[in-house]
Amino acid sequence: MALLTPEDLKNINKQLEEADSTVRRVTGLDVKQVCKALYGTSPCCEKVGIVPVTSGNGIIGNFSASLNAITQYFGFESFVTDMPDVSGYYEALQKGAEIILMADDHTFLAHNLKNGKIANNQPCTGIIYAEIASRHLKADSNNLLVIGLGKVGFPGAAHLVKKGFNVYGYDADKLLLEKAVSNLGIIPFNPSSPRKFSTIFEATPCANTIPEVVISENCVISTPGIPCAISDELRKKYDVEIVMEPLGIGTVSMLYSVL
Ligand code: NAI
Ligand code: PYL
Ligand code: MG
Repeated sequence: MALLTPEDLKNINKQLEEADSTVRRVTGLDVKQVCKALYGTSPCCEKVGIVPVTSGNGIIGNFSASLNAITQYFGFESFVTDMPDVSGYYEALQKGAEIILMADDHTFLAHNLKNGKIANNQPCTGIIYAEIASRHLKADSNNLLVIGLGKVGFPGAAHLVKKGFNVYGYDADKLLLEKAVSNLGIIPFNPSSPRKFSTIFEATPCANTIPEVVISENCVISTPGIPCAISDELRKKYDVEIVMEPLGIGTVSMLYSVL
């Protein structure tokens, strides 16, 4: 998994506010309203315990503090445990946590201890960014392009197919593209015979993954992928709206999915 850096998480509240206003401009709803519409749930003062985890590459500076800021931004009560790992988990339970958030290098989970529901960050991130793309108010058609069909992109593409969109998909890995075509029924996108899209969902860990020829004027790109999928130059040239934020939107999607 591509790991976040403390730099990615700098000024997380500002990043959240900006992403939330972009989501509002694009969809007419803020992120919480999109989550409510998507999962049919609403928080009811659940207490979230955030447990730092030292295994593998260890603690990411700003990670737990950012989760704390994110959960509070979205209206949850939350705290970070003083201890990490198993001791931190025990501490979270003793302090009354109802939902646990914790991540190692492979899995970032939310576990609601009251109802037993569990969420994984990758599908929840794919689904919420796809849902935001699907709600583009000024989309010019039912066509949507998905670039990157991995652990985040595939569930996002599946969500769009389920919602009835004509999903065109591309992944640099031919096997993953074939899997998405045969399992989901998406239309394989061929970069050498491109067409324009007004809505794109991108989920890769690479820069410049969206070729200029597919971008239409006022296009919306909904992308959890870091770094950004297009250059600043292309963004300005086509007046592109980009929904992109390193941790919060995916996290609130996990939280609503376990309520
Ligand atoms: P993954 O490795 O499972 O999938 C990425 C896919 O992108 C791969 O299938 C790869 O073949 C494809 N790819 C790479 N370069 C490409 C290109 N130029 N054109 C088309 N396809 C290309 O990774 P995963 O877990 O799906 O994560 C994707 C991105 O999302 C990563 O940058 C990750 O850090 C980020 N992420 C962001 C979150 C957020 O809250 N903002 C949450 C979780 C992940
Ligand atoms: C959840 C993010 C989204 C993108 N990449 C994922 C990542 O960086 N995962 C690793 C998280 C490790 C957290 C560390 C800590 O500080 O508790 N164990
Ligand atoms: Mg996110």
